[in-house]
Amino acid sequence: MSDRIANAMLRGKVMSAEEAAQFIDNGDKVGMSGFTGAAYPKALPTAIANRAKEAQAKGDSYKIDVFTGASTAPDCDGVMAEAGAINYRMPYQSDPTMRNAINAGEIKYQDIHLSHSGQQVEYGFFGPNLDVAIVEVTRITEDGHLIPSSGVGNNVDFLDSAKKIIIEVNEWQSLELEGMADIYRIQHLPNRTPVPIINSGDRIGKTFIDIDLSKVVAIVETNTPDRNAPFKPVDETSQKIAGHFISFLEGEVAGGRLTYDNYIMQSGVGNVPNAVMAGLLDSKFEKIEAYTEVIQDGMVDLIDAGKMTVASATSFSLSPEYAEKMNQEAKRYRESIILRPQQVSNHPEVIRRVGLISSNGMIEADIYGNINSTHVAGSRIMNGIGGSGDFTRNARVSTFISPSDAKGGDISAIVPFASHIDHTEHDAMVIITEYGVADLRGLAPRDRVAKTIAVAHPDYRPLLEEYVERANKGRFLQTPHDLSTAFSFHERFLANGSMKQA
Ligand code: 0RQ
Repeated sequence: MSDRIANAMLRGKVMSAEEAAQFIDNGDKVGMSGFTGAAYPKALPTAIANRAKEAQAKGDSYKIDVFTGASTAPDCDGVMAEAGAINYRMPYQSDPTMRNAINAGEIKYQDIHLSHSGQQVEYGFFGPNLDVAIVEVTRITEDGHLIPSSGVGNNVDFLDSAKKIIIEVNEWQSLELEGMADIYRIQHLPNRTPVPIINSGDRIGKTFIDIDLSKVVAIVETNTPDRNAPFKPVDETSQKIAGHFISFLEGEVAGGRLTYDNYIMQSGVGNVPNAVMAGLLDSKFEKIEAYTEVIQDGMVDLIDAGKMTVASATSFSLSPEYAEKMNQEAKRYRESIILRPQQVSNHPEVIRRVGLISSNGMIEADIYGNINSTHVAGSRIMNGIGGSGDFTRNARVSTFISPSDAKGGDISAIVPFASHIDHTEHDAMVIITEYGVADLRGLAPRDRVAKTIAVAHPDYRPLLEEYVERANKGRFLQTPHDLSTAFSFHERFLANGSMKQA
Protein backbone atom coordinates (compact mmCIF):
# COMPACT_ATOMS: atom_id res chain seq x y z
CA MET A 1 0.00 0.00 0.00
CA SER A 2 2.85 2.42 0.77
CA ASP A 3 3.71 2.24 -2.98
CA ARG A 4 0.38 3.88 -3.61
CA ILE A 5 1.22 6.87 -1.40
CA ALA A 6 4.55 7.91 -2.88
CA ASN A 7 4.58 11.36 -1.27
CA ALA A 8 6.39 11.17 2.09
CA MET A 9 4.57 14.10 3.68
CA LEU A 10 1.18 12.62 2.83
CA ARG A 11 2.28 9.17 4.02
CA GLY A 12 2.62 10.76 7.43
CA LYS A 13 -1.07 11.65 7.40
CA VAL A 14 -2.39 8.08 7.14
CA MET A 15 -5.00 7.37 9.81
CA SER A 16 -8.21 5.43 10.35
CA ALA A 17 -11.53 6.56 8.89
CA GLU A 18 -12.80 7.20 12.44
CA GLU A 19 -9.88 9.54 13.14
CA ALA A 20 -10.32 11.29 9.79
CA ALA A 21 -14.05 11.81 10.45
CA GLN A 22 -13.10 13.98 13.44
CA PHE A 23 -12.14 16.68 10.90
CA ILE A 24 -15.77 16.91 9.77
CA ASP A 25 -17.92 19.12 11.96
CA ASN A 26 -21.66 19.38 12.39
CA GLY A 27 -23.04 21.67 9.65
CA ASP A 28 -20.06 21.22 7.30
CA LYS A 29 -20.41 21.33 3.54
CA VAL A 30 -18.68 18.19 2.30
CA GLY A 31 -17.83 17.50 -1.35
CA MET A 32 -17.35 13.78 -2.04
CA SER A 33 -16.11 11.92 -5.07
CA GLY A 34 -18.54 9.42 -6.56
CA PHE A 35 -20.55 9.06 -9.73
CA THR A 36 -23.12 6.30 -10.39
CA GLY A 37 -21.69 3.77 -7.97
CA ALA A 38 -18.04 4.31 -8.92
CA ALA A 39 -15.15 6.15 -7.21
CA TYR A 40 -17.09 7.17 -4.11
CA PRO A 41 -15.34 7.15 -0.70
CA LYS A 42 -15.70 3.71 0.86
CA ALA A 43 -14.73 4.29 4.52
CA LEU A 44 -15.57 7.87 5.53
CA PRO A 45 -19.35 7.65 4.93
CA THR A 46 -19.72 4.88 7.54
CA ALA A 47 -17.46 6.80 9.96
CA ILE A 48 -19.62 9.91 9.40
CA ALA A 49 -22.80 7.87 9.94
CA ASN A 50 -21.37 6.54 13.22
CA ARG A 51 -20.53 10.07 14.38
CA ALA A 52 -24.12 11.10 13.67
CA LYS A 53 -25.48 8.14 15.64
CA GLU A 54 -23.18 8.88 18.60
CA ALA A 55 -24.23 12.54 18.59
CA GLN A 56 -27.91 11.58 18.46
CA ALA A 57 -27.44 9.17 21.40
CA LYS A 58 -26.17 12.13 23.44
CA GLY A 59 -29.03 14.35 22.29
CA ASP A 60 -26.70 16.41 20.04
CA SER A 61 -27.14 17.24 16.38
CA TYR A 62 -24.67 16.12 13.71
CA LYS A 63 -25.69 16.64 10.11
CA ILE A 64 -23.69 17.62 7.06
CA ASP A 65 -24.43 18.88 3.55
CA VAL A 66 -23.27 16.36 0.94
CA PHE A 67 -22.17 17.29 -2.60
CA THR A 68 -21.07 14.59 -5.07
CA GLY A 69 -20.66 14.05 -8.79
CA ALA A 70 -23.85 11.98 -9.06
CA SER A 71 -25.33 8.93 -7.30
CA THR A 72 -23.10 6.81 -5.07
CA ALA A 73 -24.00 3.48 -3.41
CA PRO A 74 -25.61 1.97 -0.30
CA ASP A 75 -22.32 2.14 1.60
CA CYS A 76 -22.13 5.89 0.95
CA ASP A 77 -25.51 7.64 0.44
CA GLY A 78 -27.36 4.70 2.02
CA VAL A 79 -25.48 4.54 5.34
CA MET A 80 -25.45 8.31 5.82
CA ALA A 81 -29.18 8.65 5.02
CA GLU A 82 -30.02 5.76 7.31
CA ALA A 83 -28.12 7.40 10.18
CA GLY A 84 -29.84 10.75 9.66
CA ALA A 85 -26.42 12.31 8.95
CA ILE A 86 -27.47 14.43 5.96
CA ASN A 87 -29.13 17.84 6.02
CA TYR A 88 -28.79 18.82 2.33
CA ARG A 89 -27.86 16.79 -0.75
CA MET A 90 -27.02 17.70 -4.34
CA PRO A 91 -26.89 17.09 -7.37
CA TYR A 92 -28.17 13.50 -8.03
CA GLN A 93 -29.01 10.39 -6.01
CA SER A 94 -30.60 7.02 -6.62
CA ASP A 95 -30.32 5.23 -3.28
CA PRO A 96 -33.68 3.88 -2.00
CA THR A 97 -33.02 4.85 1.66
CA MET A 98 -31.98 8.34 0.66
CA ARG A 99 -34.92 8.69 -1.76
CA ASN A 100 -37.36 7.79 1.02
CA ALA A 101 -35.72 10.22 3.45
CA ILE A 102 -35.94 12.99 0.83
CA ASN A 103 -39.60 12.28 0.10
CA ALA A 104 -40.30 12.13 3.86
CA GLY A 105 -38.89 15.66 4.19
CA GLU A 106 -35.91 14.53 6.29
CA ILE A 107 -33.25 15.49 3.73
CA LYS A 108 -33.31 18.67 1.64
CA TYR A 109 -32.44 17.67 -1.92
CA GLN A 110 -31.57 20.04 -4.75
CA ASP A 111 -31.70 18.45 -8.19
CA ILE A 112 -29.06 20.25 -10.29
CA HIS A 113 -27.87 19.71 -13.87
CA LEU A 114 -24.64 17.73 -13.53
CA SER A 115 -22.67 20.17 -15.70
CA HIS A 116 -23.76 23.04 -13.45
CA SER A 117 -23.05 21.45 -10.08
CA GLY A 118 -19.26 21.88 -9.83
CA GLN A 119 -19.45 25.30 -11.44
CA GLN A 120 -21.98 26.46 -8.82
CA VAL A 121 -19.51 25.45 -6.11
CA GLU A 122 -16.79 27.42 -7.91
CA TYR A 123 -19.10 30.47 -8.26
CA GLY A 124 -19.64 30.44 -4.48
CA PHE A 125 -23.39 29.73 -4.61
CA PHE A 126 -23.00 27.59 -1.47
CA GLY A 127 -20.63 30.00 0.29
CA PRO A 128 -17.04 30.96 -0.47
CA ASN A 129 -15.68 27.45 0.23
CA LEU A 130 -16.70 23.89 0.90
CA ASP A 131 -15.44 22.81 4.32
CA VAL A 132 -14.10 19.38 3.38
CA ALA A 133 -13.45 17.39 0.19
CA ILE A 134 -13.32 13.59 0.51
CA VAL A 135 -11.95 12.04 -2.66
CA GLU A 136 -11.09 8.46 -3.59
CA VAL A 137 -7.97 7.91 -5.70
CA THR A 138 -6.03 4.91 -6.95
CA ARG A 139 -2.60 6.40 -6.16
CA ILE A 140 -0.78 9.51 -4.93
CA THR A 141 2.45 10.32 -6.80
CA GLU A 142 5.71 11.43 -5.27
CA ASP A 143 4.77 15.04 -6.05
CA GLY A 144 1.46 14.61 -4.26
CA HIS A 145 -0.58 14.47 -7.46
CA LEU A 146 -3.82 12.48 -7.27
CA ILE A 147 -4.47 9.70 -9.78
CA PRO A 148 -8.26 9.35 -10.08
CA SER A 149 -9.85 5.94 -9.56
CA SER A 150 -12.93 4.83 -11.54
CA GLY A 151 -14.42 8.29 -11.96
CA VAL A 152 -13.58 12.01 -11.95
CA GLY A 153 -16.95 13.75 -11.44
CA ASN A 154 -16.71 17.06 -9.56
CA ASN A 155 -13.46 16.16 -7.79
CA VAL A 156 -11.43 19.05 -9.20
CA ASP A 157 -14.00 21.67 -8.16
CA PHE A 158 -14.39 20.16 -4.69
CA LEU A 159 -10.63 19.86 -4.10
CA ASP A 160 -10.08 23.45 -5.27
CA SER A 161 -12.89 24.82 -3.10
CA ALA A 162 -12.51 22.86 0.15
CA LYS A 163 -10.64 24.17 3.18
CA LYS A 164 -9.64 20.63 4.22
CA ILE A 165 -8.95 17.55 2.07
CA ILE A 166 -9.30 13.89 3.04
CA ILE A 167 -8.05 11.34 0.51
CA GLU A 168 -9.06 7.70 0.40
CA VAL A 169 -6.51 5.53 -1.42
CA ASN A 170 -8.36 2.42 -2.58
CA GLU A 171 -6.15 -0.59 -3.27
CA TRP A 172 -9.01 -2.38 -5.05
CA GLN A 173 -8.80 0.14 -7.91
CA SER A 174 -6.34 -0.82 -10.61
CA LEU A 175 -3.06 1.11 -10.83
CA GLU A 176 -3.40 0.76 -14.60
CA LEU A 177 -6.26 3.28 -14.54
CA GLU A 178 -3.49 5.87 -14.55
CA GLY A 179 -3.64 7.56 -17.94
CA MET A 180 -7.38 7.22 -18.41
CA ALA A 181 -8.28 10.51 -16.75
CA ASP A 182 -7.96 13.74 -18.69
CA ILE A 183 -8.01 16.56 -16.15
CA TYR A 184 -8.74 19.95 -17.63
CA ARG A 185 -9.75 22.98 -15.56
CA ILE A 186 -12.27 25.25 -17.24
CA GLN A 187 -10.89 28.76 -16.81
CA HIS A 188 -12.57 31.01 -14.29
CA LEU A 189 -14.70 33.92 -15.43
CA PRO A 190 -14.15 36.46 -16.93
CA ASN A 191 -11.25 34.87 -18.78
CA ARG A 192 -13.00 31.76 -20.00
CA THR A 193 -11.75 30.34 -23.28
CA PRO A 194 -13.27 27.61 -25.48
CA VAL A 195 -12.92 24.00 -24.31
CA PRO A 196 -10.47 22.73 -26.96
CA ILE A 197 -12.19 19.40 -27.66
CA ILE A 198 -13.00 18.99 -31.34
CA ASN A 199 -13.47 15.21 -31.40
CA SER A 200 -14.79 12.92 -28.66
CA GLY A 201 -11.38 11.29 -28.23
CA ASP A 202 -9.29 14.47 -27.83
CA ARG A 203 -7.13 14.62 -24.72
CA ILE A 204 -6.66 18.19 -23.54
CA GLY A 205 -5.41 17.95 -19.95
CA LYS A 206 -3.30 16.05 -17.46
CA THR A 207 -3.58 12.50 -16.16
CA PHE A 208 -3.61 13.67 -12.52
CA ILE A 209 -5.21 16.28 -10.24
CA ASP A 210 -2.80 18.72 -8.60
CA ILE A 211 -3.90 20.01 -5.23
CA ASP A 212 -2.79 22.36 -2.48
CA LEU A 213 -0.99 19.81 -0.30
CA SER A 214 -1.21 22.02 2.77
CA LYS A 215 -4.98 21.42 2.84
CA VAL A 216 -4.65 17.64 3.23
CA VAL A 217 -5.59 16.64 6.80
CA ALA A 218 -5.92 12.87 6.42
CA ILE A 219 -5.23 9.91 4.18
CA VAL A 220 -7.32 6.77 4.65
CA GLU A 221 -6.44 3.42 3.11
CA THR A 222 -9.22 1.17 1.78
CA ASN A 223 -9.56 -2.00 -0.26
CA THR A 224 -13.22 -2.10 -1.26
CA PRO A 225 -14.93 -2.61 -4.61
CA ASP A 226 -17.20 -0.11 -6.32
CA ARG A 227 -20.78 -1.17 -5.76
CA ASN A 228 -22.74 -1.04 -8.97
CA ALA A 229 -25.84 -3.16 -9.22
CA PRO A 230 -25.85 -5.72 -12.01
CA PHE A 231 -28.12 -4.82 -14.94
CA LYS A 232 -31.47 -6.57 -15.20
CA PRO A 233 -31.48 -9.21 -17.96
CA VAL A 234 -32.65 -7.73 -21.26
CA ASP A 235 -36.41 -8.36 -21.49
CA GLU A 236 -38.72 -8.43 -24.50
CA THR A 237 -39.87 -4.82 -24.05
CA SER A 238 -36.30 -3.47 -23.89
CA GLN A 239 -35.42 -5.52 -26.92
CA LYS A 240 -38.32 -4.03 -28.90
CA ILE A 241 -37.38 -0.48 -27.84
CA ALA A 242 -33.77 -1.15 -28.83
CA GLY A 243 -34.97 -2.43 -32.23
CA HIS A 244 -36.98 0.77 -32.79
CA PHE A 245 -34.03 2.90 -31.74
CA ILE A 246 -31.77 1.22 -34.27
CA SER A 247 -34.45 1.53 -36.98
CA PHE A 248 -34.59 5.22 -36.12
CA LEU A 249 -30.80 5.47 -36.64
CA GLU A 250 -31.18 3.60 -39.94
CA GLY A 251 -33.82 6.17 -40.91
CA GLU A 252 -31.35 8.95 -40.19
CA VAL A 253 -28.90 7.28 -42.58
CA ALA A 254 -31.61 6.82 -45.23
CA GLY A 255 -32.54 10.50 -44.80
CA GLY A 256 -28.94 11.60 -45.38
CA ARG A 257 -28.53 13.01 -41.86
CA LEU A 258 -26.13 10.34 -40.57
CA THR A 259 -23.66 7.85 -42.01
CA TYR A 260 -22.90 4.36 -40.78
CA ASP A 261 -19.54 5.57 -39.50
CA ASN A 262 -20.35 8.83 -37.75
CA TYR A 263 -22.81 7.99 -34.99
CA ILE A 264 -21.77 9.65 -31.71
CA MET A 265 -23.72 8.32 -28.78
CA GLN A 266 -24.82 9.70 -25.45
CA SER A 267 -26.62 7.14 -23.40
CA GLY A 268 -28.40 7.26 -20.07
CA VAL A 269 -27.98 4.36 -17.70
CA GLY A 270 -30.23 1.31 -17.35
CA ASN A 271 -31.73 -1.73 -18.89
CA VAL A 272 -33.01 -0.19 -22.13
CA PRO A 273 -29.76 1.66 -23.04
CA ASN A 274 -27.85 -1.59 -22.49
CA ALA A 275 -30.27 -3.39 -24.82
CA VAL A 276 -29.65 -0.67 -27.44
CA MET A 277 -25.90 -1.26 -27.18
CA ALA A 278 -26.41 -5.01 -27.55
CA GLY A 279 -28.46 -4.25 -30.69
CA LEU A 280 -25.68 -2.06 -32.09
CA LEU A 281 -23.28 -4.99 -31.88
CA ASP A 282 -25.14 -6.66 -34.76
CA SER A 283 -25.92 -3.47 -36.67
CA LYS A 284 -24.25 -1.87 -39.68
CA PHE A 285 -22.89 0.97 -37.56
CA GLU A 286 -19.10 1.13 -37.30
CA LYS A 287 -16.57 3.48 -35.66
CA ILE A 288 -19.17 4.45 -33.08
CA GLU A 289 -18.01 7.04 -30.56
CA ALA A 290 -19.49 7.86 -27.18
CA TYR A 291 -19.40 11.40 -25.80
CA THR A 292 -21.39 10.64 -22.71
CA GLU A 293 -21.18 10.68 -18.92
CA VAL A 294 -20.88 7.03 -17.92
CA ILE A 295 -19.15 3.97 -19.38
CA GLN A 296 -21.54 1.02 -19.28
CA ASP A 297 -21.17 -2.71 -19.91
CA GLY A 298 -22.61 -2.36 -23.42
CA MET A 299 -19.90 0.15 -24.39
CA VAL A 300 -17.18 -2.21 -23.18
CA ASP A 301 -18.69 -4.91 -25.42
CA LEU A 302 -18.77 -2.48 -28.37
CA ILE A 303 -15.09 -1.62 -27.78
CA ASP A 304 -14.18 -5.33 -27.57
CA ALA A 305 -16.06 -6.03 -30.81
CA GLY A 306 -14.15 -3.25 -32.60
CA LYS A 307 -17.42 -1.35 -33.14
CA MET A 308 -16.65 1.56 -30.81
CA THR A 309 -13.43 3.50 -31.29
CA VAL A 310 -13.57 5.86 -28.34
CA ALA A 311 -15.69 6.45 -25.24
CA SER A 312 -15.45 9.73 -23.39
CA ALA A 313 -17.24 9.99 -20.03
CA THR A 314 -16.68 11.09 -16.44
CA SER A 315 -17.06 7.73 -14.69
CA PHE A 316 -17.73 4.04 -14.97
CA SER A 317 -21.17 2.61 -14.31
CA LEU A 318 -20.33 -1.06 -14.69
CA SER A 319 -21.84 -4.26 -13.32
CA PRO A 320 -19.63 -6.04 -10.74
CA GLU A 321 -18.46 -8.50 -13.40
CA TYR A 322 -17.47 -5.74 -15.85
CA ALA A 323 -15.86 -3.66 -13.09
CA GLU A 324 -13.54 -6.61 -12.33
CA LYS A 325 -12.78 -6.97 -16.03
CA MET A 326 -12.00 -3.23 -16.27
CA ASN A 327 -9.63 -3.53 -13.31
CA GLN A 328 -7.81 -6.43 -14.93
CA GLU A 329 -7.58 -4.91 -18.38
CA ALA A 330 -7.43 -1.18 -17.66
CA LYS A 331 -4.15 -0.90 -19.55
CA ARG A 332 -5.87 -1.98 -22.77
CA TYR A 333 -9.08 -0.04 -22.19
CA ARG A 334 -7.29 3.22 -21.45
CA GLU A 335 -6.39 3.35 -25.14
CA SER A 336 -10.05 3.98 -25.97
CA ILE A 337 -11.63 5.31 -22.76
CA ILE A 338 -11.23 8.85 -21.40
CA LEU A 339 -12.56 10.01 -18.02
CA ARG A 340 -13.05 13.78 -17.78
CA PRO A 341 -14.31 16.17 -15.10
CA GLN A 342 -18.10 16.29 -15.41
CA GLN A 343 -17.99 19.98 -16.31
CA VAL A 344 -16.20 18.81 -19.47
CA SER A 345 -17.97 15.48 -20.17
CA ASN A 346 -21.31 17.30 -19.97
CA HIS A 347 -20.23 20.64 -21.42
CA PRO A 348 -22.89 22.21 -23.67
CA GLU A 349 -20.29 23.71 -25.98
CA VAL A 350 -18.64 20.36 -26.70
CA ILE A 351 -21.93 18.46 -26.88
CA ARG A 352 -23.18 20.89 -29.52
CA ARG A 353 -19.89 20.74 -31.41
CA VAL A 354 -19.53 16.97 -31.68
CA GLY A 355 -23.16 16.55 -32.82
CA LEU A 356 -24.18 13.58 -30.73
CA ILE A 357 -27.51 11.77 -30.54
CA SER A 358 -28.71 11.70 -26.93
CA SER A 359 -30.87 8.97 -25.48
CA ASN A 360 -32.22 8.97 -21.96
CA GLY A 361 -34.95 7.29 -19.94
CA MET A 362 -38.03 9.10 -18.66
CA ILE A 363 -40.84 8.82 -16.14
CA GLU A 364 -43.43 10.21 -18.55
CA ALA A 365 -43.93 12.31 -21.67
CA ASP A 366 -47.01 14.31 -22.48
CA ILE A 367 -48.89 14.40 -25.75
CA TYR A 368 -46.93 17.49 -26.87
CA GLY A 369 -43.48 16.11 -25.97
CA ASN A 370 -42.73 17.67 -22.58
CA ILE A 371 -40.70 15.18 -20.56
CA ASN A 372 -40.75 14.34 -16.85
CA SER A 373 -37.52 12.53 -15.88
CA THR A 374 -37.67 12.97 -12.15
CA HIS A 375 -40.99 13.12 -10.28
CA VAL A 376 -43.66 10.42 -9.95
CA ALA A 377 -47.11 12.05 -10.04
CA GLY A 378 -45.46 15.48 -10.01
CA SER A 379 -44.27 15.28 -6.41
CA ARG A 380 -42.28 12.21 -5.49
CA ILE A 381 -38.61 12.36 -6.56
CA MET A 382 -37.20 9.28 -8.23
CA ASN A 383 -33.50 10.03 -8.90
CA GLY A 384 -32.88 13.43 -10.40
CA ILE A 385 -32.30 15.11 -13.75
CA GLY A 386 -28.67 13.97 -13.83
CA GLY A 387 -27.02 14.80 -17.11
CA SER A 388 -30.17 14.34 -19.17
CA GLY A 389 -30.71 18.11 -19.45
CA ASP A 390 -27.11 18.83 -20.37
CA PHE A 391 -27.31 16.41 -23.28
CA THR A 392 -30.93 16.83 -24.37
CA ARG A 393 -30.77 20.60 -24.84
CA ASN A 394 -27.53 20.47 -26.83
CA ALA A 395 -27.75 17.20 -28.78
CA ARG A 396 -28.01 17.10 -32.56
CA VAL A 397 -31.00 14.79 -32.05
CA SER A 398 -32.45 14.23 -28.57
CA THR A 399 -34.34 11.00 -27.92
CA PHE A 400 -36.18 9.55 -24.92
CA ILE A 401 -36.57 5.79 -24.65
CA SER A 402 -38.99 4.13 -22.24
CA PRO A 403 -41.49 1.33 -21.83
CA SER A 404 -45.00 2.65 -22.58
CA ASP A 405 -46.21 1.75 -19.10
CA ALA A 406 -44.93 1.06 -15.58
CA LYS A 407 -46.03 -0.79 -12.44
CA GLY A 408 -47.73 -3.66 -14.23
CA GLY A 409 -49.69 -1.37 -16.55
CA ASP A 410 -51.15 0.90 -13.85
CA ILE A 411 -49.06 3.85 -15.04
CA SER A 412 -48.97 5.22 -18.58
CA ALA A 413 -45.70 6.74 -19.75
CA ILE A 414 -47.69 8.99 -22.12
CA VAL A 415 -50.02 11.37 -20.29
CA PRO A 416 -52.11 14.44 -21.21
CA PHE A 417 -49.86 16.88 -19.33
CA ALA A 418 -46.51 15.95 -17.76
CA SER A 419 -46.85 16.37 -14.00
CA HIS A 420 -43.34 17.81 -13.73
CA ILE A 421 -41.32 19.09 -16.67
CA ASP A 422 -37.56 18.55 -16.89
CA HIS A 423 -37.24 18.79 -20.67
CA THR A 424 -39.66 20.96 -22.57
CA GLU A 425 -41.31 20.29 -25.92
CA HIS A 426 -38.63 22.62 -27.34
CA ASP A 427 -35.86 20.21 -26.37
CA ALA A 428 -37.35 16.74 -26.84
CA MET A 429 -37.28 15.58 -30.45
CA VAL A 430 -37.97 11.85 -30.53
CA ILE A 431 -39.84 9.54 -28.12
CA ILE A 432 -39.44 5.79 -28.46
CA THR A 433 -41.42 3.04 -26.71
CA GLU A 434 -41.96 -0.64 -27.54
CA TYR A 435 -44.75 0.55 -29.86
CA GLY A 436 -42.50 2.58 -32.11
CA VAL A 437 -40.93 5.96 -32.76
CA ALA A 438 -42.68 9.31 -32.29
CA ASP A 439 -40.54 11.66 -34.34
CA LEU A 440 -41.65 15.14 -33.29
CA ARG A 441 -39.12 17.08 -35.34
CA GLY A 442 -40.65 19.70 -37.60
CA LEU A 443 -44.09 19.35 -36.08
CA ALA A 444 -46.27 22.02 -34.44
CA PRO A 445 -47.78 20.95 -31.09
CA ARG A 446 -51.15 19.89 -32.54
CA ASP A 447 -49.43 17.67 -35.13
CA ARG A 448 -47.39 15.97 -32.42
CA VAL A 449 -50.41 14.52 -30.65
CA ALA A 450 -51.13 11.69 -33.10
CA LYS A 451 -47.46 10.69 -32.99
CA THR A 452 -47.18 10.51 -29.21
CA ILE A 453 -50.51 8.68 -28.81
CA ALA A 454 -49.36 6.11 -31.39
CA VAL A 455 -46.49 5.07 -29.10
CA ALA A 456 -48.67 4.99 -25.94
CA HIS A 457 -49.80 1.64 -24.57
CA PRO A 458 -52.97 0.56 -26.47
CA ASP A 459 -54.93 0.45 -23.17
CA TYR A 460 -54.36 4.19 -22.74
CA ARG A 461 -54.84 5.39 -26.32
CA PRO A 462 -58.67 5.83 -26.10
CA LEU A 463 -58.31 7.81 -22.85
CA LEU A 464 -55.68 10.06 -24.44
CA GLU A 465 -57.86 10.57 -27.53
CA GLU A 466 -60.84 11.51 -25.35
CA TYR A 467 -58.66 14.05 -23.60
CA VAL A 468 -57.50 15.56 -26.89
CA GLU A 469 -61.12 15.89 -28.02
CA ARG A 470 -62.03 17.73 -24.81
CA ALA A 471 -58.96 19.97 -25.08
CA ASN A 472 -59.79 20.94 -28.66
CA LYS A 473 -63.51 21.55 -28.23
CA GLY A 474 -64.68 24.42 -30.41
CA ARG A 475 -61.52 26.47 -30.45
CA PHE A 476 -58.11 26.80 -31.97
CA LEU A 477 -55.23 27.35 -29.64
CA GLN A 478 -51.52 26.74 -30.17
CA THR A 479 -51.30 24.06 -27.47
CA PRO A 480 -54.83 23.03 -26.47
CA HIS A 481 -55.43 21.80 -22.93
CA ASP A 482 -58.46 21.20 -20.76
CA LEU A 483 -56.89 22.33 -17.51
CA SER A 484 -59.62 20.84 -15.32
CA THR A 485 -58.78 17.29 -16.53
CA ALA A 486 -55.14 17.72 -17.61
CA PHE A 487 -53.98 15.70 -14.59
CA SER A 488 -56.86 13.22 -14.57
CA PHE A 489 -54.49 10.29 -15.25
CA HIS A 490 -52.41 11.20 -12.17
CA GLU A 491 -55.50 11.88 -10.05
CA ARG A 492 -56.88 8.43 -10.88
CA PHE A 493 -53.53 6.85 -10.02
CA LEU A 494 -53.36 8.62 -6.65
CA ALA A 495 -57.01 7.79 -5.85
CA ASN A 496 -57.23 4.19 -7.16
CA GLY A 497 -53.63 3.03 -7.70
CA SER A 498 -54.12 2.97 -11.48
CA MET A 499 -54.30 5.51 -14.30
CA LYS A 500 -56.92 3.30 -15.98
CA GLN A 501 -60.60 4.15 -15.62
CA ALA A 502 -62.25 2.23 -12.77
O1 0RQ B 1 -39.28 1.19 -10.70
O2 0RQ B 1 -37.42 -0.27 -10.12
O3 0RQ B 1 -39.38 0.03 -8.59
O4 0RQ B 1 -39.65 -1.22 -10.76
O5 0RQ B 1 -38.90 3.74 -12.36
O6 0RQ B 1 -37.73 2.37 -14.49
O7 0RQ B 1 -38.30 1.40 -16.71
O8 0RQ B 1 -36.45 0.34 -15.32
O9 0RQ B 1 -36.21 2.59 -16.48
O10 0RQ B 1 -34.00 2.43 -15.22
O11 0RQ B 1 -34.31 3.83 -17.34
O12 0RQ B 1 -35.33 4.53 -15.18
C1 0RQ B 1 -36.51 8.04 -15.51
C2 0RQ B 1 -36.03 6.73 -13.47
C3 0RQ B 1 -36.11 5.59 -15.68
C4 0RQ B 1 -34.20 7.10 -15.18
C5 0RQ B 1 -35.73 6.88 -14.95
C6 0RQ B 1 -40.27 3.32 -12.33
C7 0RQ B 1 -40.21 1.89 -12.80
C8 0RQ B 1 -38.98 1.39 -12.08
C9 0RQ B 1 -37.04 2.48 -13.27
P1 0RQ B 1 -38.91 -0.19 -9.98
P2 0RQ B 1 -37.17 1.56 -15.76
P3 0RQ B 1 -34.86 3.29 -16.07
C10 0RQ B 1 -27.67 9.78 -17.55
C11 0RQ B 1 -28.98 10.44 -17.73
C12 0RQ B 1 -33.06 10.78 -15.06
C13 0RQ B 1 -31.58 10.92 -15.12
C14 0RQ B 1 -31.02 10.69 -16.46
C15 0RQ B 1 -33.69 8.41 -14.59
C16 0RQ B 1 -38.06 2.60 -12.15
O13 0RQ B 1 -33.93 7.08 -16.55
O14 0RQ B 1 -33.44 8.52 -13.40
O15 0RQ B 1 -31.69 10.59 -17.47
N1 0RQ B 1 -33.53 9.46 -15.46
N2 0RQ B 1 -29.71 10.63 -16.52
O16 0RQ B 1 -41.38 1.20 -12.43
C17 0RQ B 1 -43.85 5.74 -11.61
C18 0RQ B 1 -43.75 6.34 -13.86
C19 0RQ B 1 -42.60 5.53 -14.00
C20 0RQ B 1 -42.14 4.86 -12.85
C21 0RQ B 1 -40.83 4.39 -14.54
N3 0RQ B 1 -44.26 7.02 -14.91
N4 0RQ B 1 -44.34 6.42 -12.66
N5 0RQ B 1 -42.75 4.97 -11.67
N6 0RQ B 1 -41.05 4.18 -13.23
N7 0RQ B 1 -41.77 5.22 -15.03
C22 0RQ B 1 -27.31 9.15 -16.21
C23 0RQ B 1 -27.00 10.14 -15.14
O17 0RQ B 1 -27.38 11.24 -15.18
C24 0RQ B 1 -26.18 9.75 -14.01
